[in-house]
Amino acid sequence: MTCSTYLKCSRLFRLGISLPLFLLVGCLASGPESDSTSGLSQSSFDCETDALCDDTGQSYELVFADEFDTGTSPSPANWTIETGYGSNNDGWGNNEWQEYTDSPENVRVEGGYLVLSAQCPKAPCGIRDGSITSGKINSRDKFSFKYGKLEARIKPPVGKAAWPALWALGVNHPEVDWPRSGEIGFMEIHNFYSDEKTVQFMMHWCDEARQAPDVCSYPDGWVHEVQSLSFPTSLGDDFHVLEAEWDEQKIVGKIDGIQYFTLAIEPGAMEEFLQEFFLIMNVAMGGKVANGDQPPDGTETYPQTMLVDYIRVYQRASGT
Ligand SMILES: [Ca+2]
Repeated sequence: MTCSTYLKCSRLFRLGISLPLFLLVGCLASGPESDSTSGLSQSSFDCETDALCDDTGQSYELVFADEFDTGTSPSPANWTIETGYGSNNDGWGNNEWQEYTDSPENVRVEGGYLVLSAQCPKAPCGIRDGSITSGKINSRDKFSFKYGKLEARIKPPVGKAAWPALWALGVNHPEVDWPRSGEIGFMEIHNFYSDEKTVQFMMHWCDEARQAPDVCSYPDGWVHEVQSLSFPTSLGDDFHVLEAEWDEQKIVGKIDGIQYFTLAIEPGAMEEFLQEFFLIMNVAMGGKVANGDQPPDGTETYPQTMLVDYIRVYQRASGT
């Protein structure tokens, strides 16, 4: 999602190496009791019936959750609202059109949902001229995690040029920049990239063995893996449950219980994914996406609104 994910660098599609999948049913161990120290509502998992167990019989513990059921704006304990056009005023490295703001019109909690909404109340709606505003939040310095299971229930906007995303960057992003920080894109939808029926799960990193040693910083090179799943109907018609399972060997991605992404974390080549990541959610408009980057032509419609019912992160009792 970040820093010309699709721009200037030719994409290197890699074949994911299939490893044995988590078998999330059929294990026998009992789940943990309530964790009173976390302050989170915690259930006890029954591994005979509950999917929140892995193939070793370990159950997952809830370590982070935002249900977006209280208040009128994202909890500052969990989230920072990002504003502006990106550090170089270049549309976050992607020539995106929108200005992120902290206005409730763009970012709010309402009706049990996080609402991130791209708006253009008055045409013409142009590129970084203040006409298009939207919302973006991140959990940097507030919540990060390494390994576990992420789950979020989201109704994405899928109108022309809308680019909704749930993604994560390595916590070393401020020091090493992208893509050396690694990026995990749990959900991206963009009809410049594909269409409103298709969801992408993607990962970005720097593999020094594949690149010249000093050129993994944007825009000179990166390694990129994307796997997609197309639905018969628009993804914007309803909520969808996005899931990811991540350990030191692999990342698995799912939507509505359907696994469609698997990538082995190659030892020595993908160390980006052996560190903590923080979460990001946003609704961009336009941008340099694959062979896209068409300018606005007045046929886009507003608002383009993403509803997030909840986002939860679980880890096994072993902390993985
Ligand atoms: Ca909710």
